[in-house]
Amino acid sequence: MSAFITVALIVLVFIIIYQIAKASEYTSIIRGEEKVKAQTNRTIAILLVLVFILGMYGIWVCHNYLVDKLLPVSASVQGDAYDSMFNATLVVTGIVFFATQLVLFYFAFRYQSTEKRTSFFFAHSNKLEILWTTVPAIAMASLVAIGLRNWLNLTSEPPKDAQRIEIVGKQFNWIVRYPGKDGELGKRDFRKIDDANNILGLDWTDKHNMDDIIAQNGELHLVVGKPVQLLIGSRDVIHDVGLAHFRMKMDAVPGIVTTMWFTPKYTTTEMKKITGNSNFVYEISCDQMCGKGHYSMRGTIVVQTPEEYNAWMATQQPYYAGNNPSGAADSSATPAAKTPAAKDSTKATVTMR
Ligand SMILES: [Cu+2]
Repeated sequence: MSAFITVALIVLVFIIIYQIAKASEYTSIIRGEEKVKAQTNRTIAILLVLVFILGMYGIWVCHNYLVDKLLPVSASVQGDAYDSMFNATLVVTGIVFFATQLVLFYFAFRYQSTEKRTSFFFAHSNKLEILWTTVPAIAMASLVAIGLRNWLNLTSEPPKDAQRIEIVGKQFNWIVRYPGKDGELGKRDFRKIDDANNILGLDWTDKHNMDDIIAQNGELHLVVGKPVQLLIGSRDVIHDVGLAHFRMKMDAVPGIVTTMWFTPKYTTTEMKKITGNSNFVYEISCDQMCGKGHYSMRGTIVVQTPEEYNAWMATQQPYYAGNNPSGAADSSATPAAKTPAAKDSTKATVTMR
């Protein structure tokens, strides 16, 4: 029914426009075509000025409506640089937008067609060509240079004391792995992935894997003020680690380790105060369409003080201990002895759900 009404409305609007065009055609015949043309030109020129004023007012209204719905302050030290880059881009493009629109609508009004004026024609102007090529080129190159500097910083080697945490996307959640006491993440192999006992395909012949921790609820815990480098991977398709509060994002590509590093500035508790939202949580969103459950691929980050982090870490046990039939992890035992080889080979399938 609503489809029928919509179609009927569109048809009606066309009929009305057609009738108005017809009517104006007849009036121009009665009143003299030249006179009507001059009158129409004047009306259009005035209407264009109105469009400009209304358009600018609309932008102002939208800005006021949306300004407090934007993201809260950047929660990472590096994020400030991206915010200032964003602001610089907005200022430059904003000024250009306003100036060009003003000139466009002013010219339409000021130089409306009249009988007294003939238009000035010129085929080429070197001065103008140089001006409108070099000015945008310099502006764009400067913005790109700032962007490149920030990009290189994001993907560069982090400071020595940085935490290194692995985050792996799969349809449709995130798996987070911390190096254990040895500070090293062990090797993994996609052929060893087993949804029941080895969700990341950790290679149990690598002793660095023995103490690695996979957070049970997939939460990413970070320490405030401590740089963290994320080693990003994917188990199936391309995902993207989107950390809007930290102004960070990076693709998670199967078979490749991508990285980014940043320094969290505020704990979750501090951020609750800053935003005035007692339910505030730092979110990990998947920023790459990855399948039918993409919308639900949300992770959470908890930024803590070093004491809180250590207390939380003490509650975690190595993944190996909980997922190996021979029981709790024992660093004295050889990894190979603890690995049921037969079981591994039968279950060495990549699960792509
Ligand atoms: Cu996704």
